Amino acid sequence: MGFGDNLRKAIEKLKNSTALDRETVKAAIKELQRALIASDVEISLVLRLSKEIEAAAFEELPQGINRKEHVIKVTHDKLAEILGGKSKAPEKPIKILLVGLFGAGKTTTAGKLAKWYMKRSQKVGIIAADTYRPAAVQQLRTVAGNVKAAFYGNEKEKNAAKVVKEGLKEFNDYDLIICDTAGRSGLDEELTKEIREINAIFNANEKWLVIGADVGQVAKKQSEAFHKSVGVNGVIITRMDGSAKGGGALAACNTTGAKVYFIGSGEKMDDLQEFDATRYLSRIMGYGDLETLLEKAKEIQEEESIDAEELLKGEFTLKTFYNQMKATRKMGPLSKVMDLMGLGQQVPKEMAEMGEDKLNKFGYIIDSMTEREREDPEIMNKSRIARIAKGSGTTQEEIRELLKNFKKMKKVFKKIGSIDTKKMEEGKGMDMQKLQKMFAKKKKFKLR
Ligand SMILES: Nc1nc2c(ncn2[C@@H]2O[C@H](COP(=O)(O)OP(=O)(O)OP(=O)(O)O)[C@@H](O)[C@H]2O)c(=O)[nH]1
Ligand SMILES: [Mg+2]
Repeated sequence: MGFGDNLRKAIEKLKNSTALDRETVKAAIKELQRALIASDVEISLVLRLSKEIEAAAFEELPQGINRKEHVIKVTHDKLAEILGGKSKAPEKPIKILLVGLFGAGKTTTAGKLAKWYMKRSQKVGIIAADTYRPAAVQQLRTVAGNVKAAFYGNEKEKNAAKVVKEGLKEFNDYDLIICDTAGRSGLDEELTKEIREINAIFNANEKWLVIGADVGQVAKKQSEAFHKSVGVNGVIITRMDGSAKGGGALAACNTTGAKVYFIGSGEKMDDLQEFDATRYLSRIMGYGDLETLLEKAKEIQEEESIDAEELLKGEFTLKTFYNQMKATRKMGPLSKVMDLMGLGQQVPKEMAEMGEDKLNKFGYIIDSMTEREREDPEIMNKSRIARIAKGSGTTQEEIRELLKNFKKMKKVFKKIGSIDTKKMEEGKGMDMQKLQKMFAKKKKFKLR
C-alpha cells in the first residue's frame, strides 16, 4: 500500500468524526503520526508536525469556516511544509542525464519524460548509455517505441561515452535529448567515473537523480552523495504508487533542498506528475485535484477531440457519457481519474475496470439509439431495448447494464457540479474544489 493510502486513512478519521474535540484531534494526529512514521519520515519532523497541528487546531477560528475545515486546512498546510513545495520542472531542459541506482526507474522514467515533453511540442530523442546490463538497450528501445520517441542505441558498443557521442550526432537538431545511464547497487567509484565520462561528452543541462520511493529517508543520503560526486540538480521519485515510504523520501529531499521535479505513480508512460505538495495532498485528502485533471484532459484533447469542460459538467447525456468514458480511459484507468477528482471510492468497480470490448459495445448501443433516447434514457422500455439490441448486435442484458452504469456515473459526476453547503457544515461530502473556492474567497486562507 502506498504512502498516499496510509495518509488517506488517517485523514478519513478526521473527516468522518462528528465532534471535533481535543480527544478526536489527538486520535487523528496519532493516526497521522503512524502513517508518517511508516513512511519513514524522520521522527523529529513527525513530532514537530503533530505539535503544530494540535496547537493550531484549537486557535481561534477564522471567520466563516468550521472547526473541521480549519483542522483539515492546518493539517494540509503542515504536511505540505514537510513534503516540500513546488519546484517547477524546466520547460526546455535541452539535455537531461538520468542517473541513479539499480532498478530506481531510470529507463521507465526516460520514456515518461520523453512523452511529457513531446506533448509539449518538443522533438525528443533518447540515448541508451547503459552498456552495463545486457538487456538494457533493448528495454529502452521498447520504451522509446511505446511513446514514439526517437531512439539511439548500439548493442555492439560497450563504451557508453562513445554511444553518447554517436547519439548526439544523430539528434543534432532535436529540442530535447534524454540520456539513460546504467545503475549500480551503490554509488561506487566505478559508477561515479562512468557518469563523469558520459557527461564529459553529453554535457547535460539537467542532471536528474531517479530514486525509488521505497528508499524512504535514505533519499537524503543518496541525493547528497550523487550531488557531491556528479552534481545532480533535480530529483524524480518513482513508485509513489507502490511504496508506503514515499512520504519519507519526499520529506528527506525537502530537508536537503533537492528539487523534486516529478513523481512516478505507476508503470504506464502517462504515470508521471510534476510534484507539487499542495496538489498531491489535495488528491490524497480526497478533495480531488481538478488542476491536474484539467491539465491531463487538455493534453488528451490535443491528441483527440474531447471537451474538457464537459468532463466536469455535472449534467450529461448518454452520448457525453460515452465520450467521457472513452476520453477518461485515455488518461489511465477510470479509477485513477476518479481519484484525481477525489471521487475514487465512489466509482462502481465494474466501471473502473471496464475493458475496451465492453466500451466498444456501449458505443454501438448508443449509436443505435434515437436522439431522444440519448437525451433522456428514462423513456427506455422493453420494446425500445429489444429494438436497440437488434440494431446494435448486443444483448438486452448489456443495454440494461449500460443504463445502470450510466445512472451511477451520473450521480458521481453530479457531485462535482453542486455545492451542498448543509452537507459541508456537517463535514460530509466536501471536496477540494469547494474547499478551495471557499478559501479563495477568504483571501487570508487561500491555498497557496
Ligand atoms: N509501480 C511503479 N513501478 C515503476 C515506476 N517506475 C518504474 N517502475 C518499475 O520499476 C522497475 C525498474 O524500472 P527501470 O526503469 O527498469 O529502472 P532502472 O533504474 O532503469 O533500472 P536499471 O537500469 O537496472 O538500473 C520496472 O519494473 C518498472 O516498471 C513507478 O512510478 N511505479
Ligand atoms: Mg535502466
